[in-house]
Amino acid sequence: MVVQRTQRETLSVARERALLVGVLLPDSNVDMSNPLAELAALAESAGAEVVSSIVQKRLAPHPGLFVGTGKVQEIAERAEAFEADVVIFDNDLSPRQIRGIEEIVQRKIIDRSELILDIFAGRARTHEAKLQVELAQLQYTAPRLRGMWTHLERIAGGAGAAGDVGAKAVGVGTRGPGERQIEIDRRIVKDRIHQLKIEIDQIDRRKLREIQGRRDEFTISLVGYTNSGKTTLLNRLAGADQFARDMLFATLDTKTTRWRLGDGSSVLLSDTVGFIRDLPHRLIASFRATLEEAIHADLLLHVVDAASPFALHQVESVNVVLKELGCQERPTLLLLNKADAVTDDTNLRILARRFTSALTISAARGDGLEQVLEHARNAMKGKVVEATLRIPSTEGRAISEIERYAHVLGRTYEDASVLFHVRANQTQLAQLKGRHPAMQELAGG
Ligand SMILES: Nc1nc2c(ncn2[C@@H]2O[C@H](COP(=O)(O)OP(=O)(O)OP(=O)(O)O)[C@@H](O)[C@H]2O)c(=O)[nH]1
Ligand SMILES: [Mg+2]
Repeated sequence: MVVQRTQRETLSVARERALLVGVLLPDSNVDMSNPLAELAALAESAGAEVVSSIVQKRLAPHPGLFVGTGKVQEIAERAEAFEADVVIFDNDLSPRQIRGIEEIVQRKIIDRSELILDIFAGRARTHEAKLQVELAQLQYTAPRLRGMWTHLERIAGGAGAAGDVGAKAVGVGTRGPGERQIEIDRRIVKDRIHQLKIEIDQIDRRKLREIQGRRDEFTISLVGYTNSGKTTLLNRLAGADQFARDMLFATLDTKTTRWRLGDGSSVLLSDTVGFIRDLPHRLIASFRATLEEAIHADLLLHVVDAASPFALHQVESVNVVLKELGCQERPTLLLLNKADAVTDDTNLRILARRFTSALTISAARGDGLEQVLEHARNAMKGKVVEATLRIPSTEGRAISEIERYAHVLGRTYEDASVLFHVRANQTQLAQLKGRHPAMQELAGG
């Protein structure tokens, strides 16, 4: 049989007809009543049209084909009947599995991570986000190139142009005419990965300097599952006008806004990219710069879509990512959002019982936001800072107050004064300085 198309010329699925396939393994973390709901939302976010879906339960993946041989046959028939252009798997497949399935199904096969990367590629706006997505795509794709290219080369009869490895093509669209071309293309990919890492590293450092530069500011980050309402909440709280939409990964870039707390004080509030279960590790790594805000925040507001039947799973997935970023110990306030849309409040009650300090809110209607504000104010008052203070030795009262209100980390004696290196509550420290004008704070404490 002569194959007409090179299935994996491009991984983009925009405007394609998609057949979804989900393999439920014993440890699958999905809602059994509608296991492909999230994949369908992802496919639609990427611009594809879902035409049909197939679910199979297995105890373990088939090594060569991921699903059983009979099932692959069924996928082929279904794809034919529904004129699907692409088959999207809810699982991550090895290059060998992709190749094996593609050979039988004769259509482009895409796995879950590739689909997420495709959405990110289409959504990235800033230079930084584009670099990060390109890196993640190259890293995910590069190890698969050889097999893919020999395969593509074979079915394309060895014809085809040499590689243009850019942000969009990411090598996958390349049909190498031979072994030599494959080697050349792999080298191009390797060089590009190297270059991207350097550029991203520079951005990362700049960002870190920026964040350290505002160490005195209290910062709050919104984190949470994609589509949980983070941006809507940011807009509500800070009167901003950011893009919020009923789609997965509406936000890809961090936005930081000033949020005035109404008592004269203000904090910096950051929006972040949404999380999702099984977020490709490469993506987390390359989005580190974007997530840096969250990593260094004084307080995290973890927004949950309480109207979703998967809310509990989603909270867990977010916690997994937070842990991966090293922020599991950050002070976090859980916000059970979309309370207005909750139809069956059993779920909400379960969540509220499980997370006793969570607040129930509706970002859309503005319910419960006064409590969020209150929490932010209290958290800010409790911010602990380190400082170095110089006090004349004659100021016995100031010295004893420091010892009472602050945690003294070190003392150095100068001619006529003492240097205290302390850790203290920011507000109390400010009050101390107000009471004792002779107390001088040294920069860079
Ligand atoms: N009913 C209801 N809908 C809400 C509420 N908050 C947000 N939404 C809707 O949920 C959808 C997603 O909101 P976003 O604010 O874009 O969510 P996000 O968490 O920023 O999503 P990503 O940026 O894609 O990760 C939008 O259609 C919002 O209008 C709420 O309190 N109630
Ligand atoms: Mg958003």
